[in-house]
Amino acid sequence: MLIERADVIVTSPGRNFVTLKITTDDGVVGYGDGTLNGRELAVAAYLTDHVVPLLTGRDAHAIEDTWQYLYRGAYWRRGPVTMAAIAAVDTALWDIKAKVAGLPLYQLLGGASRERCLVYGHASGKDIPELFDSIRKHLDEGFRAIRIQTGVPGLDSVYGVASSAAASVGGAGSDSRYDYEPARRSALPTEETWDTRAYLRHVPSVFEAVRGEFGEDIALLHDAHHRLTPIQAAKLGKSLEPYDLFWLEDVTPAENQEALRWVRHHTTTPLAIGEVFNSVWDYQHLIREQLIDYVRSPVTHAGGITSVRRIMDYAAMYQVKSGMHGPTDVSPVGLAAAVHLGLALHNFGIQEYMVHSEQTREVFGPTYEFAGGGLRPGEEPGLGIHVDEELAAQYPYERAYLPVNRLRDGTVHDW
Ligand code: GCO
Ligand code: MG
Repeated sequence: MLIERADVIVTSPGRNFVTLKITTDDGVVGYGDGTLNGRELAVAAYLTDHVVPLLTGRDAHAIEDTWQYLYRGAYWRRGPVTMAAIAAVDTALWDIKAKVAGLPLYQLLGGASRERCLVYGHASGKDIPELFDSIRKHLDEGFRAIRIQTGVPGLDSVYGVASSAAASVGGAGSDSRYDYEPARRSALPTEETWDTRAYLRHVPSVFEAVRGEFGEDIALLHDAHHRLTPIQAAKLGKSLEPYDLFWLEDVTPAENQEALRWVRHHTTTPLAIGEVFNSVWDYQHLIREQLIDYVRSPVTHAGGITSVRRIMDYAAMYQVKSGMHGPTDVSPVGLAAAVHLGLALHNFGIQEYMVHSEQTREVFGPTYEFAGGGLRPGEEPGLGIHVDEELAAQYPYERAYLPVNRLRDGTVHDW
């Protein structure tokens, strides 16, 4: 079975997505997600100009060989653009293989290790009452694990915190989301102001209030979004220990793996990192030295199912679990791939689940289902994705940027 053609679909049903569609000579179609938020067209061009010409005529079943051919053959290895492009190809080929086998993809990855993948939703609020409303809404919808982000007194806005209108909704049944939609963005990145001391003073009191109101059962998570130094991160981890977090995410900038050693030696709060990583090499020391508890790489940004499974098999040797990135900028194609893989992995931990807009779901037609606080892939052969290409064509790309953060004195800071 040979690859006859490959087409790149760029669509913006509420936000931008890059999808690769591979068609075989006997008419089987597979989809893969290559969306890289804010830099989408770089992946689209990488695929169209450099990868699509290599795919035509290749054996559609040779997934590992194609992965190695694109990874080693390019000479220029790794990096988010390259690895998102390889992910799109890899995922589309797994979709095809499972369709040909007549099985839902997770069956080819070893079969189900659990009934569904536990997910966490995002609750947020500019203050405690708004946050509590948002948490209640998520609990009503069945979430059992919730990420908590709040405004910080003295700061106008904080990335990851909903605007007031969207704060009390945002769960599985809702279409109001707070992340940076193209429609809410200007031609240039928005700029926010950051104050680490104010943040560190405030966060423990938020978790104290949440535990006081909602009790011990609910799994709570928090994302520090790379903003802290190792010693600040250690301080935050220690101060959150009484509130028994499921994880503390991205405490320090991702480039320096050594930083996590400092954090680890000071706190027993579990650590998650890696949404901006793109290969197993980014985790080499973190996993072997057991400096983290959860791997954040999603299928979309780390070279596809083939390479995320490789990362997770390595992680399994050290009791490190998966916690795949699942914001709305990972498309339903990428989320479907993550849920199939997560269902099969023995060392699955949790899956992030930000619900896509109605528009997005109409374009991609995902068949995974949320129930009982978890996601389960559909049972049809393949990934369980039905792209409506005519509808996709009605949503042209809109340039969109993630925000930029500055300290009070104007210095650019991690956001
Ligand atoms: C998360 C993330 C996202 C990212 C976004 C970047 O944990 O979900 O940090 O909010 O910032 O996906 O594109
Ligand atoms: Mg994050």
